Amino acid sequence: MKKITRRQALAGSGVALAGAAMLGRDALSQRSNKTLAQMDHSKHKMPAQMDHSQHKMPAPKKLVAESNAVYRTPKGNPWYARTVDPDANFPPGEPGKDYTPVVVPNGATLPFQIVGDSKVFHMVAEEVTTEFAPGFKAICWGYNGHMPGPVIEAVEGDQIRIYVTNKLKVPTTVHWHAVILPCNMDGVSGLTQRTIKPGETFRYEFKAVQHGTFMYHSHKDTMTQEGMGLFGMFVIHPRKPKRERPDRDFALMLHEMDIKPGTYRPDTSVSSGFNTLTLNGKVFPGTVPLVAKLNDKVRIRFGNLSAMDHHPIHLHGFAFRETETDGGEIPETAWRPETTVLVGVGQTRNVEFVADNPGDWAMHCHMTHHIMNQMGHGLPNMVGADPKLLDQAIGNLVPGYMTMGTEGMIGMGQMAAHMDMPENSIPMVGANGPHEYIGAGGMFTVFKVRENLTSYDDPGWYAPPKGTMARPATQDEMDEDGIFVT
Ligand SMILES: [Cu+2]
Repeated sequence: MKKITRRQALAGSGVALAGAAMLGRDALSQRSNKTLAQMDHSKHKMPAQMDHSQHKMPAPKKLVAESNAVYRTPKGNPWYARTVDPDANFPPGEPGKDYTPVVVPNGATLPFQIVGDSKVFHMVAEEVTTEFAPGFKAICWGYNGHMPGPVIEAVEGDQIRIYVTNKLKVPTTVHWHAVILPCNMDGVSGLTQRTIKPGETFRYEFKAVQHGTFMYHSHKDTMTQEGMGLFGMFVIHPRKPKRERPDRDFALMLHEMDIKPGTYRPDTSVSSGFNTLTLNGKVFPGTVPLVAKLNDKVRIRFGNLSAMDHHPIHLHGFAFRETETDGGEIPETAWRPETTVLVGVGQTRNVEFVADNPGDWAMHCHMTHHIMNQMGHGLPNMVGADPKLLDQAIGNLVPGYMTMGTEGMIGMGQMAAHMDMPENSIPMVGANGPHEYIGAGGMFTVFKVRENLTSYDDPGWYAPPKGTMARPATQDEMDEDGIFVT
């Protein structure tokens, strides 16, 4: 390689600079007929002359508000989101007595202690190794060993204190999404507080003045931090529910990541083509079923903190009502019957119904790419192709070669059992089901309803009553019903 000396390099750049200056001067004089000497340079101070004092942020005097700031909406305001009197005092709500705890499939609820009249929680932001489904893991971020973080559960009127310890190597904050609280408890880095540095513990305190399904997430470098898994659900139960409490109250967070086969960390720089679509941090078949007894009153709370995608979640076998958003309860007169609920990014949606139809019912995102796992993304379309000639040709070079995908994607899930898979990847779809291979992955789970249950553990696969199952038609039946196949 030809080396150049420092002198040559300087000489060369000098020529280039002179040329640029001349070009600049020509251009300027053409535009304004002003020479450089005539121009007023006073506005263009050199960095050394600049006054930096105005760019210094004043040091915040108080980092954490210490009082329960009293926040009220004038009486009679129709948009009054608070559902209890902010001045009223309530004892800390107790599970079983004041509320029926939520069920968190594949997840956990954050423990608390009662100190005086307050409910005290401790969250630890840290690295968490997540197993999305057997054989498929990544190093994510989360809270208290969970990704997503555990569900925070409280009751309207509770005085809540949450300590957040940062065990990450980067600064973070926690924002309490849709929770009404004093502004400087809102957790927005820079705007309402400085960040929680690695090793530090911050203290958040507020009174729960509303009930509903809310969330929490990092509000520092959210693309990276939320993308790595720093988020969770925040449920505040009503002190006096208007309706009977549900028998089964499920909490499900929706999220998406991009984890390339063979890698062990989510790529948080992507904005499309996510290949790991999760329900409470799992992909099917890693998702545990939601289990209910026949005629249980069921509520499912969905929260979506995906980076880019809204998820239309479809439940088979029932019609539910959309009853609540993160903005509050929907009046009963406005409840909408649905079988698919669209959960937008940054939104929560509650649906309620009676589990009056026994069986193993699919519940999944209806975006077809969102019920695929990693390997189903970015493939050429081979559907309907005849691979015989190709297989013969390549088979001469690679013994045992088989073209994949000619019958769609499902075969590729099953075929994975006989093939070497790339490191840290799972088949693009599925698991063995009771009747055949189940051709779904990602944001897919099963809602199981049974008549005779002694516990809410997974009861296994549904055994259909006689005469209630689809099966091959007989020729006699077809003849009788006038079905002719040409
Ligand atoms: Cu989706």
